[in-house]
Amino acid sequence: MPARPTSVTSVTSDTRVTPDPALGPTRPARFPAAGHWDIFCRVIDNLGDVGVCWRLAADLAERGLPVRLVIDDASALQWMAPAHLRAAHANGPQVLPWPGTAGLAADAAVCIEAFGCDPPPDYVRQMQALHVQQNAAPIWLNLEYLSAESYVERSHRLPSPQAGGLQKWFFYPGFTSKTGGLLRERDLAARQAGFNRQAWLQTQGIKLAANERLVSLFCYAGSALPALLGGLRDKPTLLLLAPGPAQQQALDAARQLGPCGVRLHALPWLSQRGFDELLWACDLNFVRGEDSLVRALWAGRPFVWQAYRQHDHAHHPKVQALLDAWNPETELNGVRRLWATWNGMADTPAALDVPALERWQQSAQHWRQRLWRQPPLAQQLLDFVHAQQASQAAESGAPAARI
Ligand code: TRH
Repeated sequence: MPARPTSVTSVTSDTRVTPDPALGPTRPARFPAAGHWDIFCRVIDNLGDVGVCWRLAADLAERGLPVRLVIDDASALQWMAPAHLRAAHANGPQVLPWPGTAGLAADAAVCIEAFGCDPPPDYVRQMQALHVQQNAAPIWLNLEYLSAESYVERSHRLPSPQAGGLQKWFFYPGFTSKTGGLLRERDLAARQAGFNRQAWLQTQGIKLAANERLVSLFCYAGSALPALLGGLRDKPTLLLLAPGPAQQQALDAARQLGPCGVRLHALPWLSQRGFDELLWACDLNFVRGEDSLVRALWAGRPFVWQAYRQHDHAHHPKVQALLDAWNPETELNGVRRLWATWNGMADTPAALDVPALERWQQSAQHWRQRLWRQPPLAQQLLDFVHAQQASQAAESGAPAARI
């Protein structure tokens, strides 16, 4: 598995807040009153980098901000956010290739680097020059990985002095009021309320039998697919397979198992909004990574989360922390066991034990309601930027700027 940028968990808060005299002048920063919100994204592997960055870019643009997404591999956007859907939004994000950022910082108000990807050196040099020459550089944020672990609350909003007198802040999405919250578009509730499952199934060409349970599967290659099929065979099930290597592996596993009461249907890549609808349509969702976890939460349906696997089992505490954040009660022990097995934290049985959905469904709804009370991530980013501008304006005696 390719190396991802070092997690900030290994950096103590002390190393980030202590100004180093070698870093340059320490006069209070000023921030441009208006300008673009630049989001920097480097695709390391999988779909989460582009998926999270596009959702954020589109959400900020919907809130009226001029957004530029600078990305080194935009190919997945062709199906995640197809051109015809993008064209419907006149003020949608601009997508720019990486590099190719010469001069961009001059009219930027905010620079968001996703997952510690480091903006291109020419962009950083320009921010430094703006700071030194005009004392006015964009507000620089590092949007970190989503986790329910306790370090998130400690690290959220911590400043980090950078070379040339710049400052960068860590911004953590999360599940509590002491974090930056979760991505949630303003029209999500309305879209969900207007969703018609029957019409959706028809559009997808999916025929569901009256007694069949509908399950979606988006997982990493090498998952315990024979065990999953074995676990689902107790009830008539239609299993919708998201594209990717695991799709073929599931089809192969089903062929080996023979007729078993589980029908399989291979899906094409759906747009992000289409993917949301898939999760709303299903009785049970298997999701993976970061963005689809959040979408499964908003779907309010029972789901099993598969964490991005790491060699040193660093994903195990992430799974544990998320389960604890959800529901530490023992009534959901069956669900906890299933999550643990699916994430390789327990021995895989011949057939996974899939708990009944009714209680699980109730609990998923409660969690959704609880999380819905948090301000969404894009709103929290805006509030943070406004607060920085206001405090800078108060220091300089100028009227507070509003982006
Ligand atoms: O692809 P992922 O496993 O991405 C992972 C995680 O983000 C992980 O935390 C990160 O470290 C690693 O990437 C690099 O899962 P994720 O985050 O859910 O991203 C999938 C995206 O693909 C998401 O935005 C939903 C989108 N998608 C569609 O739009 N249509 C589809 O048909 C499918 C299957 C997915």
